[in-house]
Amino acid sequence: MSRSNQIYFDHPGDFGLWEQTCLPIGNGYMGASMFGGIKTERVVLNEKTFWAGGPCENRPDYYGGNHRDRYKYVKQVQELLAAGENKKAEELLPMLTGDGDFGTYLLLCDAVLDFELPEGEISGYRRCLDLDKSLYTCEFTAGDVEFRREAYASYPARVIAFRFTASQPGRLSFTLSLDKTHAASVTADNGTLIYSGAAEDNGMRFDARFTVTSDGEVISGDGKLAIRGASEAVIYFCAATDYEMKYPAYRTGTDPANITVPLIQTAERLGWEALYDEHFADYNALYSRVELHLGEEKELPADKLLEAYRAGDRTAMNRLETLYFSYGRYLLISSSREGSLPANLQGVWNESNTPPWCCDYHINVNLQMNYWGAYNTNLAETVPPLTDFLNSLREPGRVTAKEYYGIESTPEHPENGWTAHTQCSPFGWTAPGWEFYWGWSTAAVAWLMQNLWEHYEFTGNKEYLRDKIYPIMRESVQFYVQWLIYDEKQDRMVSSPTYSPEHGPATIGNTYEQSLIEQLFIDFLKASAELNTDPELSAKVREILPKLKPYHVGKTGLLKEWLEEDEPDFDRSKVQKNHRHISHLMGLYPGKQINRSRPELMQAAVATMNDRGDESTGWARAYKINLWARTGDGNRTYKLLKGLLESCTFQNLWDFHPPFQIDGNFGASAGIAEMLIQSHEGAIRLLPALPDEWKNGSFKGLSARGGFVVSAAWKDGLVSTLDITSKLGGKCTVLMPDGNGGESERTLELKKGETQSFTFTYSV
Ligand code: FUC
Repeated sequence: MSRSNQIYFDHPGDFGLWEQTCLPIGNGYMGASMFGGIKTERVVLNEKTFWAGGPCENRPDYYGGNHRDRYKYVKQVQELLAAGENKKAEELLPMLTGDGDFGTYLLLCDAVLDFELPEGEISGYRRCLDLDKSLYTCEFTAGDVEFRREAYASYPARVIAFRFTASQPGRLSFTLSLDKTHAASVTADNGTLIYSGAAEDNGMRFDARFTVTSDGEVISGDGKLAIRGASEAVIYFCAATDYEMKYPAYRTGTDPANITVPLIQTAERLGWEALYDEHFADYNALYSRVELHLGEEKELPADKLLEAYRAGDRTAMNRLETLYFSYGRYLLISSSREGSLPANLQGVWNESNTPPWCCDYHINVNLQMNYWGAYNTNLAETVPPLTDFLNSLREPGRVTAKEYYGIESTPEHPENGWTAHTQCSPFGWTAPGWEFYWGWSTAAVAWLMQNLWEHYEFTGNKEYLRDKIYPIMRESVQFYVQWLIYDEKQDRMVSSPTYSPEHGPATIGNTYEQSLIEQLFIDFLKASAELNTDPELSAKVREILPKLKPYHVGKTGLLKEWLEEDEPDFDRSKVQKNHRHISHLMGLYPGKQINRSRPELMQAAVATMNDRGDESTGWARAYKINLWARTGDGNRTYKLLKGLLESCTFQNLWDFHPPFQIDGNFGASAGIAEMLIQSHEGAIRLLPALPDEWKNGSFKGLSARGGFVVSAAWKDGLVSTLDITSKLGGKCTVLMPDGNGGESERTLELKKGETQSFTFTYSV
């Protein structure tokens, strides 16, 4: 079963094509991306909290992006829509916006390494990101000396370490300097380079240090470290800021050197090997739980692998598909760990001070998608950053609830409702965007609550539900129960105005919002019942729930995105045939209400997906993998995966929109797992969307709701072996293809910690 998962190249990357050619390492807090330059190497360095924007001396009136008293306009829009005065309502939409001074994720700096190399040819070049080892390496021979450069990012030690070696004593010489720095002092003294200062925009203090140990001479000075005549050098790197995820100041008020100095000292004391062992043990405990095998594989450098994939070479295709799957898991472990901010639009990696979409927390699909694979690919430990971040948005989110929705938290009614919109920042930015037609997204928080609730569905961790998840969910429900109004014409409880992400007109009770609120209410009732709490709120939710009526099939047989869409005066001017968001299918995935027990909705959903088409941006293709997987059509699902790999994947296997956006990586990994195991309909369904191309294969360690961990192998599309472990103890129903076009069903009962194993034979 064993094989190595490596993304490698036989040539260096291109400093000008970071998003396409770099190889990334990270530990949630920090990221480094390398090009593998031979004479000069450039390492792009990031610290995830290093952001412009937010409250500071320069911005004394910072108010989370909110404008005051906008709920008055929202009310007017609501009334105009109810009166059928849609044009007039539209004129007021520019008032349903927030401020534009949002801030952005920043680059920390580039580290530049200039090497002295022996005369002679360069040969044997290889740079590689080893996903199994969570280790980056770059090797080549220059003249008569073999050089090796390695790097890893340790979560337990919270440092990044680089090692440089030469095969002959004294032949390693290089200097380390910094480029693209912010206003800061860069000093080098006694083997340590210190880069410390403050972001110009908001005065956020940062401290970054590089400490070198070497058997050669180390010369410190002039803002540089020079290593001369060595055979080995190790650089320990650590960076931190004075950011604190705490409303309203978002600053610790302490010197970030208090964090970096002891961490570097500890790392240096441990040394490269022991530090790596500690890092590997931590990483491997998460990563090695899961494996995927799809048959014979061909090993190729990543750029050539992509070419062979596009050319239809089956063994290369198996290789890329399994590698891409593992890469999604690697990237999530590397960019989201407890204590860090969640994975942003680029995980943690960013080469620019003006990154696309500010490299922020987009919550009209992207942040949700980042965590879709966290549960089914057995990485629930990567979720606390998301939970903690959402919790931190509650206080500022109450201000937005008050200013835009008139829902106020007071001493008499504390925790009375929070909300957030399309773009969020680490500084509690919860206001709508500065343009309505992307910035308004009242149901985005309801959507995020699915990411949280599923933690309990998969892990059964009641304490985490009670202490962390439930308070956030409850206050979100509290918001929506006050926000929904009765619409006489539609005879429903509706959100209004509603807006399907970046698509179509503002209307009453669109499918996106109604379906997300419905799923939240369903999940909330389960959560409050599990915790035996909140009878009043639950009663209110129970009363509203049947009146939401989210789904309607239109004249053409498609699921309606807007209830009014078949009416003659419906404004189609903002409707785009192949729009990337398919926001009315939230109920199919990641929601659960469009499922096999409702064939008429399932059929309409399939017709809707056919109508939208398969081609789109990276993340939208990843979304469609998951959607199609839920329909059970494996071949169609595979077509989407293939399209994503062929058309939206850079040679370093990062997904692109374009530009690079990591959600597609995460979404596709989740989708691949969703093709092999599903558990949203009560039972554990094996191979629910298996394509013809994956006739034989096996997986290890995928998770199912109810705390089950499943490993299986299949031959000719039929499960041949199955191992199922229960983490919680309990019953489950397992469904799998029976070889006659149907499914076989067995009910198992497992004790806590028990594994049951099965072998199956078929007479077909
Ligand atoms: C969503 C998408 C865009 C882009 C942005 C970061 O709003 O509609 O395509 O992915 O997020």
